[in-house]
Amino acid sequence: MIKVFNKYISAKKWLITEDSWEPIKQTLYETLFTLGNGFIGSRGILEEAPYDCYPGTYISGIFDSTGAQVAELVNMPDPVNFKIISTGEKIDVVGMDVVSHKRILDMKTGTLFRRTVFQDTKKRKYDYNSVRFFSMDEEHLAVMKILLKPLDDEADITIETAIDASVTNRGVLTEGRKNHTETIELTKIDNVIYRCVQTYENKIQTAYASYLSAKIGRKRMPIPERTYGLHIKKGQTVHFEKYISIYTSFDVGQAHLKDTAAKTVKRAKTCGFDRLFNNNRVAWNKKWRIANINIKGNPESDKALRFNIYHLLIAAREENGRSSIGAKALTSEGYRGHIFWDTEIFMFPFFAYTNPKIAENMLMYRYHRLNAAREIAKEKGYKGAMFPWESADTGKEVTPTWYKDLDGSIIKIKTDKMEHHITSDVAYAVSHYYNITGNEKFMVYYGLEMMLETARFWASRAEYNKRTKTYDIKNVIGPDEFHEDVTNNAYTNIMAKWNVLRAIKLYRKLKSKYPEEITNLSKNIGVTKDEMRHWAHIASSITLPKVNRDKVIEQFKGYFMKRYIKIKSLDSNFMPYYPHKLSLDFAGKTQFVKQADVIMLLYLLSDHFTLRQKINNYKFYNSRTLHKSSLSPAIYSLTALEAGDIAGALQYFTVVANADLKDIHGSPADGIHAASLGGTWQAAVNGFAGIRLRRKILCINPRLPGDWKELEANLYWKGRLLSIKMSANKVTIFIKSKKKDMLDLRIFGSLKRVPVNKKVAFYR
Ligand code: IFM
Repeated sequence: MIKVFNKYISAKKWLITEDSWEPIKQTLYETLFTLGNGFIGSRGILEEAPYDCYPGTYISGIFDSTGAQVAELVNMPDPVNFKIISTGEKIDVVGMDVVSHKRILDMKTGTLFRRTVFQDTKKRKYDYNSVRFFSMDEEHLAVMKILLKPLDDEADITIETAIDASVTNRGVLTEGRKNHTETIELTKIDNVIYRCVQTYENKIQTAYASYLSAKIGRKRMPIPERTYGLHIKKGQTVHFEKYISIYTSFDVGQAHLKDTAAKTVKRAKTCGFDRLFNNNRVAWNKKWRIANINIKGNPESDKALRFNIYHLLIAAREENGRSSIGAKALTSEGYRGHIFWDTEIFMFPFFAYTNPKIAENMLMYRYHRLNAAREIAKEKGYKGAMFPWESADTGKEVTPTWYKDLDGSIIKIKTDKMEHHITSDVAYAVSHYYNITGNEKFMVYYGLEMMLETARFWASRAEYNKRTKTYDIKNVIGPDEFHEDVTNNAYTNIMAKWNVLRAIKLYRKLKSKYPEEITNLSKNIGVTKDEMRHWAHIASSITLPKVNRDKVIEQFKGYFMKRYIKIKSLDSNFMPYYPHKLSLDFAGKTQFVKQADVIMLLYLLSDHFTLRQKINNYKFYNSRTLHKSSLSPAIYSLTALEAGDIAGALQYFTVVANADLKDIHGSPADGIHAASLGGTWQAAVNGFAGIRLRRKILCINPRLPGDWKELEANLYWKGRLLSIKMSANKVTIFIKSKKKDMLDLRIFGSLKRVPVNKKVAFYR
């Protein structure tokens, strides 16, 4: 523990710790210890900002393309840096000796604690303690406390702390570092330092106000300067407190930015650390009350899962679709902060089940960009709406067209031109949301329009093949990105078919209940019954993949003819070794699969496939998949479980749950693997806890692995909150509901009518 902050720190199961200073792990911990609240994400740098640290502050939805190929998430000025110089030596893990070092991320309150004992060149020690959080209660507020005690001598210190606007986006090889903001105002209001920056391209303004004070003995004084000198006696502690508020011109009108930011910070300072910390704790408690999952019997899995949930919680906010969650959330700049299918297929289910408002926001993000998607389809000669493979603020395609590899070779990126399954992935999330929440209002005003426009896209995307009299989808990349420019990728074709048929079905259902609204919608987007009939014909004639004697689905036309190479060995995480010198070109000639593709399909459209198909396809593709994407192991865990390979499911779960904690995929500087956060949740809840939607009924059929004795989770289902506790042979449910009714659930395979507001137990 960290003694001076013990009273703030939660029980062990909530803590992720760094127990020593290992420079090599600096970027990893910066990513793991990111703090945030959905509005903002701030990397867990050490406050002294060592020369090779990577400060990263990201505000949801702020992108800029100045100096870059495409728009990227802006690395905003850093508010947490805090440098202390003692008699000419910077108190810093690089400049001084580190006698001891510990940091604790307390996931329960989203707070980062630290204690480091430093020693300078004259062997004088300093006891340094810090704590900071970005409030979950007030998303525009951050609070820091720093305590410094010279242990061996008195000290003349100078502190330097500012809103550091010199930070840059790290930039890719060919673009170098980029600054996306300019300071348009830097001023002092009473004792508050105010800085306002503006992005170059879209002129989005962000205002920072910060108030710093120091207390030595009983006296607390404001420090309204960028640099300031203090004298501390030996054994005396100086207590610094820094309050920071951050607002963007999306949140308040430009004219009010300064006032609002300054007012917030002044109010915060009056409240003081303890009250603000408590407010933050209460807001976090509210989140965890629903989102937390307890796994009894296996503390490692329990904590790893909680860590993944923590990062999902700091990635998203309740707003109206201005932004969504990127592949690295708000933790760094990998993939330039862009939004991929990772969001709808991997992260979305967690929110749909635990915070439907956020899930709706994620879908509204797409809805607000439906016109951009229509434009993309039109430019490519298709109809309807085609979502971009990579999306940022505008909804236009922002996949970079090329990049230069470290060996100097130019790699052309084809995903935007070919990875079209993103469009049905978005539709899948819309339908999934409706199934879980039953929110018809959303469907009538937004969801159905997305379903119809995506269906229309697929109907225009499929090409009639005179020979087979079926419709092919050519020139695609499926989820397995090793094979480019393929024809009739099973995942793409079957998801497209599903997209079209589901849209028509939803149209019919909603039309009968909301005739006026749906007639208006059809008129607005010009969809007619004839057109839908034509789509239905295409969808039912889409070319289906070849299936071999063993019911193995061919991933795409010609896949079975590719060269089979045996995976010879696995690493310590049970992941296949990446064959030496495997180039993308070569991989494309083999049956190696980068990430779940057919297996992804079997998972998403699970009701459409038989158990035999799942078992055989799992066996076949499991021995060919290299999992060169963090999106893969979770889906293999889920399918392994369905196929009856519980040990395999657990192995895959362990990989996905520790993807970041154990830095399994490398490149920690790029940020958290956000898809894998959601994948971990799905593998636990939809996998081991057996909570799955099957033929529209919520089923609970746990298959807890190894030493998992009990699992507790909460989720929303059709507007009611279900608290579920399960062990191998018993499921206890409490359904909280305002309405007095019963819910149909399938538990241990049998349909049950479960009463609300009453704890009920079921036995296998
Ligand atoms: O969306 C993924 C893709 O499936 C594999 N490459 C990385 C992307 C972003 O995570």
